[in-house]
Amino acid sequence: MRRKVNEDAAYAGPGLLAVADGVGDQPHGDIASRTAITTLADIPFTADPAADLTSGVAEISTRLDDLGREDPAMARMGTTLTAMAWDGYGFTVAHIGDTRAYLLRAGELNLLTRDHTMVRSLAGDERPAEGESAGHPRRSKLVRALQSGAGADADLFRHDAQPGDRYLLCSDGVFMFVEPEEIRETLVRAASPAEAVTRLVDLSTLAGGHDNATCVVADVVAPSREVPREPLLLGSAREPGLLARLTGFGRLARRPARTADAAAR
Ligand SMILES: [Mn+2]
Repeated sequence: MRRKVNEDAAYAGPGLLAVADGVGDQPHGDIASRTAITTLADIPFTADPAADLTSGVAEISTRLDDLGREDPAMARMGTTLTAMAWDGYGFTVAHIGDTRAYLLRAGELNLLTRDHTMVRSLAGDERPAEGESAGHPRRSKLVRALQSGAGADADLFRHDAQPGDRYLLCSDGVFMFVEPEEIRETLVRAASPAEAVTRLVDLSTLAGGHDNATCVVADVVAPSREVPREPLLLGSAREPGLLARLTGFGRLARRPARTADAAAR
């Protein structure tokens, strides 16, 4: 079974990767996640991605507040957000909720973000919590999200990248149904980000995933390597996934401005 409404939204461009998932226990999660992604896609990123992401998250919060004031049905709508802004050497990561960012480096899968969930806070450390995967009933109970009327309290941190890194951003519809070892193997084996995305979405569907499964996969490549431009694809259970390739590692001093029409719909 899949949700009738896709509550996930995502963006992949040369300077920004982002996945958002509407909060499930409130209506209009699809509008909330889309608001988060389109707001970030509109930001003219500068030499200070941390400041840009901070103001971007604040802007999302303001827009959600405004929508909630205009329509009482949207008064509590919310979304998770995992966004990574590229600066040529690494990422600034903004994260709130239970979408995730993973790094595959030297064959090892590293979780870069920490879920803001009940189960995760009870666990109280960085190790996987009991019942964190396999659809634990309280797993997706969020303790933090970008929510109308609730302020903006996202984690913000810098992460250094290396050529050869492969990054995965995904919604819980992926990691709830695909085991970490399967995610790792898929990222190791896939010849391209596109292949990884397609395979991960397929695996979630095969595992009986009853949630939207959305991925963004990006490779960091050395500046000398010629990288063919691949199309951007939107990914969710039935559709192909999002992908991006980061080019110009260590050379891309400033990101070019993004245009809104590249945003995921
Ligand atoms: Mn979900």
